[in-house]
Amino acid sequence: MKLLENKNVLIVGVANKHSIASGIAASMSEQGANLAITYQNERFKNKVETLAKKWGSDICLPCDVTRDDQINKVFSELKKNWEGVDCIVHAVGYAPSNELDGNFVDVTTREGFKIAHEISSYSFIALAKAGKETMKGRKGSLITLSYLGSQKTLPNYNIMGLAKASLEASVRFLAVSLGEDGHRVNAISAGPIKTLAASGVKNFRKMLSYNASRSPLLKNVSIEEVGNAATFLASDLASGITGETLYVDAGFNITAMGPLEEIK
Ligand code: NAD
Ligand code: 0WE
Repeated sequence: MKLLENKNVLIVGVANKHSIASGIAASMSEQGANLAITYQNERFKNKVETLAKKWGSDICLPCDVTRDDQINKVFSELKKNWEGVDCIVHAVGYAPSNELDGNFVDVTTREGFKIAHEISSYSFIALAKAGKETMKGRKGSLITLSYLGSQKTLPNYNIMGLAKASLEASVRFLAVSLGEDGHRVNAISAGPIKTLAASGVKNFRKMLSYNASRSPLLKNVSIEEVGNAATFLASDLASGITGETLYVDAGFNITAMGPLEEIK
């Protein structure tokens, strides 16, 4: 039997086929899930609709996560199609590009802080709030995407590190808040992957090779590997796991020095 047979999953964060959300959608659809996919705005509509069809989904809706009216509309549309929602995947992150290039104190602004935290952290709570009713009685799973920059510094990640720290804290508070309804809330902390969001980042290729050469598995992770971890967290196999941040990063986060560093 497939892991997600008869489960209804909402996926927020598909931009194109390279998105981590696309790796998650492919894995979940492979495991029998029914999917609904949202896109940020008209710019992404056609591409996302085509991808959704590929995953056997004909529920494709606009959702800018800064807009409560759009978030609520998504769940009212889902109620027309489904008896309820079993899983919400949040794969959304954004900070203005000027915040992600340079000395933290010099480039960080009040407005950039607000935007990064609203889109990258609050939006997960907003989805939980709006989706709570549709998950009632279904022991749901909520999954978000984080990054090691929430725990450790690295150049240029800057305000996104704070937003991801906030996101991971909200995973814990949401886990307690929704635990009384039997819902689980977890994050996947993925290693660096070349996606649309990453394409705007200076020297990203160098970061990929840095991580690969210093991780226990001596490689970068793929969206398929992150997708499979998300499928596990969404499945009943993970019924004992909530409030957790699961690293899918080839083990990079556990090292203090890379395995190939020579000690002389
Ligand atoms: P991506 O560009 O494919 O996905 C980011 C998504 O966020 C896009 O679909 C975009 O449309 C959406 N988005 C941005 N602002 C939005 C808004 N206002 N409303 C609705 N949607 C909005 O890039 P990705 O790397 O797949 O990013 C997905 C998640 O994974 C993000 O949370 C990111 O921080 C996280 N992550 C990425 C990496 C990496 O190296 N790529 C590593 C760890 C975690
Ligand atoms: O979470 C992310 C992506 C974050 C991100 C990237 C961009 C680039 C384009 C958020 N907002 C924007 N805004 C833009 O205008 N990652 C984990 C990937 C990532 O992004 C970095 C990284 C890594 C790794 C940015 C700087 C340094 C490292």
